[in-house]
Amino acid sequence: MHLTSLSLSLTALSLVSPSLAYPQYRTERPLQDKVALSRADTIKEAFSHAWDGYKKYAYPHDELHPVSNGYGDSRNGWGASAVDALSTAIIMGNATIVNQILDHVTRVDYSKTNDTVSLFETTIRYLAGMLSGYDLLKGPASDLVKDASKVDKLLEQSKNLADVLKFAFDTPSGVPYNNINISSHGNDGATTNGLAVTGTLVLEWTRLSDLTGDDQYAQLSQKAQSYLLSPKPSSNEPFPGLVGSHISIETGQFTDAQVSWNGGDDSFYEYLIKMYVYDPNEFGEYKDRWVAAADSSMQHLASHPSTRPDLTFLASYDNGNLGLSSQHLTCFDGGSFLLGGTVLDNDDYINFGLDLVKACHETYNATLTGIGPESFAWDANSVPSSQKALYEKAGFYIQSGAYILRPEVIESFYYAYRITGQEQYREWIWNAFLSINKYCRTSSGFSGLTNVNAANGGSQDDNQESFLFAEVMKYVYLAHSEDAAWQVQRGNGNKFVFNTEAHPFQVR
Ligand code: DMJ
Repeated sequence: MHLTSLSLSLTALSLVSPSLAYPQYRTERPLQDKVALSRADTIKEAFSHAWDGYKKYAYPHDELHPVSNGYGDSRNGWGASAVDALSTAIIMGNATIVNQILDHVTRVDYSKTNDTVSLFETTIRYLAGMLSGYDLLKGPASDLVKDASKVDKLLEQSKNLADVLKFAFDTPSGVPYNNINISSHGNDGATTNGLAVTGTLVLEWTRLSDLTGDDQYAQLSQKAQSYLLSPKPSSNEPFPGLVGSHISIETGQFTDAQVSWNGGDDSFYEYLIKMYVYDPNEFGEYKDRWVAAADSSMQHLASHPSTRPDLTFLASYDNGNLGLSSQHLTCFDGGSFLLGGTVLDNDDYINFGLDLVKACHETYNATLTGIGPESFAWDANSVPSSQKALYEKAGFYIQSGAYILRPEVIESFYYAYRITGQEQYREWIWNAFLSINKYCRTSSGFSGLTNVNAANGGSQDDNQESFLFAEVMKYVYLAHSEDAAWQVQRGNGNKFVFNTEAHPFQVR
C-alpha cells in the first residue's frame, strides 16, 4: 500500500518509521527532539537578532546595512524587510514582531515612490508577504493577533498595491512591462519581458482574486501566462516544455529559444507545478507543462562533470549548444522536482530531484566557508588554473564567489527532508545555517559575503537582503520545527503552497 494514497501527512511519527513510499530512502534515526528544539531556539534567536538590528538602524526603510548600521531602499522604500519577515515571524509564533509588522503595513502608502518599480519583485515580496500573512492569520495562526481589523488591513493593502501596479498589464498583448513608473504610468521602454518575471505573478494575483472575489487580478496574470503555456513560434520551444527567455510585449511571442532553469527563467518552471498544487482542477494544463519541461530537462539538460560523474547539474541550452554553468538561484530545481514527484507520485522525479540536491550540496560542501557560490561551471575545457584542484575534487569551479544570503540550496534541502524524511538533509541545512551564522553574522544582523571560498568569506558586503527573513530563516526553522498546516507534505496533502519568496499561501 502506498503511504501517500492514504493522504497521510509527514508527522513526527512517520519520521521515525521507514518510508513506505520510497523504500530506497529509508528514514534514518531522527534527531532527538531536544536537539531539534534547541536548534529551533537558536534559529529563532538569529531571526530576532536580525529583526532587532533592522528595527534599530533601518526601519522603516527596505533593508539593513548590517556592517555600517545604515540602511538601503532598494525596493521602493515601503519597508521590504518588514513585509518579507511577516510570514516567518508568524510561523515562529513571535506575536510581538507580528504585531509590529501589522502596524507597519497599515501605514504604508503604496502609491508613492520616486523609484522605478519592479512588478515581479513587488509581487513576490510585498504582495505575497501580505497575502500570506492574511492566509496564516485568518487560518492556523489566528491566535497571534488580538485585533482582527489589522489582519483585514493586509488584504485591503494587497488590493491597494495591485491597483497601483495593474496598469503594467495594459499592453497590446497583455504581457506586462516589468519596470514601471507608478506616478506617470510609464515604463522603461522595453520591447520584451523576461520569462521568470512574466511567469511568476500568476499565483499571487490569482490568490488576490480568490480572497477579494474580484476576478480582474487573476485574469490579468493568467492572460500574460497564456503566452507562456502555448509558446509561439514553435521554434522557440526547442524541447517540449522548455521555452525561450524573452517574450514580446507587443505580440506575446517568444523572441528567442535560449533555455535554462537559471535566474531570469527559474521561477516560471517553479510556478507551473505550484499552480497545480494550488488547485489541481483548474491548473492541470500548468502541470502538463511542468511535466513536459521536467521530462525534457532530464533528457536534454542533465549534465555530469567529467571529474565527478556522480553529480548532476542542469545545463542551459542555446541553438544546439549546452552551457555548462549554473547558479545558486538554479538550486531551487531539486525542490521543484521533489515537489512535482511527490504530488504526482512519480519516483523518477523524486530521484532526479535528489540528484540535483546532492550536486548543489557539493557546492556548499567544497568551499572554505561551507556556503555555495553565486555562480559556478563544470566545462572541463575552461577550468582556470587556480581552480583545477577544486574542479578535480568537487566537479565545479567558481565563476562568482559572492553569497548574498540566497535561500535556494537550503530550500531544496528542506523539500528533500520533508519528502524523504531522511535526517541527512536536515543535517545539511543545519551545517549551512552554522556557516551563515559564523561568517555572515554582524553585531546587528547578517551580511552577504564577497568570496565563499576565501578565509572568512572574503569580506562582508554590508547588505542584508529582505529574503534573509522571508526564506533562509524560514526554511531552516521549518526543518527543525514540528509538523504544521503550513509545512510541505509528502503526497497530495499540502494545505499551503509557498510562493517563490517562501510565503505560504493557503491552497484553494
Ligand atoms: C528571492 O527574491 C526569490 O527566491 C526569487 O525567486 C529569486 N531571488 C531571491 C532569492 O535568491
